[in-house]
Amino acid sequence: LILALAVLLQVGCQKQKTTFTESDIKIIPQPKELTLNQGSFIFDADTKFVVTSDTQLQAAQILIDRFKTAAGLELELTKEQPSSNFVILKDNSQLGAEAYTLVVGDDNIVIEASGLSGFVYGIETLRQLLPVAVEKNTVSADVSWEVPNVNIADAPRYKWRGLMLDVSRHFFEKDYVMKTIDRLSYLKMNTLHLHLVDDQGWRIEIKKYPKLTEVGAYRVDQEDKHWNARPRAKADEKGTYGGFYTQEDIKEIVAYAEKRGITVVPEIEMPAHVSSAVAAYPSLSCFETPISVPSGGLWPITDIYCAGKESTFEFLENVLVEVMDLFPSKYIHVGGDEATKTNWEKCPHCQKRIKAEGLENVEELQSYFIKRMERFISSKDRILIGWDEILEGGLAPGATVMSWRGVKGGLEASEQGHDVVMTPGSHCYFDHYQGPQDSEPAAWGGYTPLSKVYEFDPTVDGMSDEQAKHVLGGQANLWAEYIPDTDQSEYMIYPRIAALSETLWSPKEGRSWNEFTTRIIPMFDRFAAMGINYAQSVYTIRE
Ligand code: TNX
Repeated sequence: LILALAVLLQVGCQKQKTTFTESDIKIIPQPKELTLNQGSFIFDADTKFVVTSDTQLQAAQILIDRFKTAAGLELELTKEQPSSNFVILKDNSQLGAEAYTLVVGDDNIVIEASGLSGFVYGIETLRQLLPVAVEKNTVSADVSWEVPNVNIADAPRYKWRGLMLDVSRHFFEKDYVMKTIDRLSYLKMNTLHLHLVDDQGWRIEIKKYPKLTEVGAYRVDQEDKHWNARPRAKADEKGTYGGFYTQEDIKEIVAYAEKRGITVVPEIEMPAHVSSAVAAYPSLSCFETPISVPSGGLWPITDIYCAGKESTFEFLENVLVEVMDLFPSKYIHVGGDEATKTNWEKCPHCQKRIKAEGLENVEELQSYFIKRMERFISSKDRILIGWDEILEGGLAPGATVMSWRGVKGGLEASEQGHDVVMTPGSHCYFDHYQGPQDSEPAAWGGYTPLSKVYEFDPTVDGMSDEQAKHVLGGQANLWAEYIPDTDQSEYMIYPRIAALSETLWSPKEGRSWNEFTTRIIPMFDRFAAMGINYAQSVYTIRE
C-alpha cells in the first residue's frame, strides 16, 4: 500500500505535459507574428517573476494577482535570474512604444518591451495562453497552469484604440470604470474616452463652479416621449437620479489607467449638449432662462452656451484648467456636436460677435468658438479633439477630428492635413442593436452586429497615402440613453469590443471573420469567468 501511495505521489508531482496544436492558441487581438514550438511551460508555486524596474513590476503584478486569486499561488518577484522556472521581463529599446516579444520555452518565459504598454501587452498575451480558469475570482485547485511554447513578436496597427463611455445619460460608478480599464487593457485597447458632460448630467467636480455638480449632476427622473422605450434608471426615493466623480475619484481612475497603459481622454462638451451646466449657471446661455436638468431626450435643445459673452469663455477656460490638471492626456475632447443655433440667431451678444469678428453666419460663429478653445488648449501644450461638426465653418488649426457621421468628416479633415480618429456610427456605435430587435433589449436603434464591427477599417478605400498617415485609429462609442446599468453596459460592449480591438491592433492581411469566430467563441468562456454579462445572442456570431 505504501509503495502504491509513493508511486501515486510521484506521478502526481510529475508535470504531465500537453501536446499543443495551433488550434489551441486563441489570442484576441491576433498577434502580428506567432509560431508554435514543441513543448510547454508549467507555472507552479516556485515560478518566479524576474523584474528590474518599477515599470516591469507593474506589468508583472497583473499576472501575479491573477495567480493569487485564481490559482492560490503566491508567486515571488526577484531581481536575480534563477536557473529555471521563471518569467523574465527585459528592457529592449529597439522595440516600439507598444510592441513586445514573448518567448515561452520549457523552463523559462522571456518578455521584452521598451516600456510599460509593451510589458502589459506581453503579460496579457501570456494570460490568454493560460487556461480559462486564470480569469476566475475563485481558486481552481486541479488546473495545470500550462502554456504552449511560442515565439511571438507583436505590435499594433493603429495607435488610437478607444472606447467611449457616456457617463452623462446614465452615471457609472468609479469601480465600473476601473473594471472597464482592466478589460480594455486585456484586449490591448489604449484609450478610454469619458463623455463627462451632456444635457442629462454634469459628471465631474469642478472646484471653482460647485453648482455644476450640486445642480447639474442630478435630475428628476421622468417619462419622456423621446426616450419612452428606454429602460428607466434607478432613481432614489425622491425620484432623483444622478452622480458625479469627485476630483479624488478622477485621480484614482487616471492613476489606475496609467498602470495599465490606458490614456483617459476627458470630454467637456461645448457649445451644445450642456443643459446640465446651464441649469447650474443660467448666465452661460444667451437668454439666461432658468431650466432644469432634463431626464430625457428633449430635442432640439436650444439652451446652449452663448458665444457672444466673454464670461462664457472665461468659464470654459477655468473648467478646462481644472480638467487638464487632472487628466495628463495629450488630447482634450470638446464635443462640438449637434449644436442647434436658433438662440445664436436671435441673441444680441452673438450677433455683435458675428459683426465684430467679420463672420458670415452662426456656423462660422461655432467655428470661432472652437478655434478660440483650440488656441487656449494648445497654449497649454495639449491637442483639441472634437466631433466632426467642428469642420463646419472652418477647422481650428491644430484640431484632431473624431468622425462619427460616417467617415466623411475623417476624409475631409485628413485631406486638410489634420489627424483623425474614425468612429463611424455604422461600425462603431455600440448603442446599436447587435441582433434582431425583437430578441434584444431595447436599444437606441441601428444595427451593428459583431460581424459588422469586425469589418471596420479606419483607413478608408481611396484615401491617399498622405491622408492615411493622419488616421490615428478608431474607437467604439457607447452612448448611454438606453444603458441604465452596468449589466446592460457590459452586454453592449462585449463581445463587440473584442472584434474592434482586432481591427485596430492586428494586421489586416490574413484576418478573416470565419477564423475570428473560432477564437471569439472560446473568449466567451473567459468573459464569463471574469463575470462579464456579455451578449450571448447567436446572431452576434451567425451574421
Ligand atoms: C448622436 S454621436 C450624439 C449623441 C447621441 C447619439 C446616439 C454624437 C457626437 N452625438 O449625443 O447619444 O447620437 O447614438
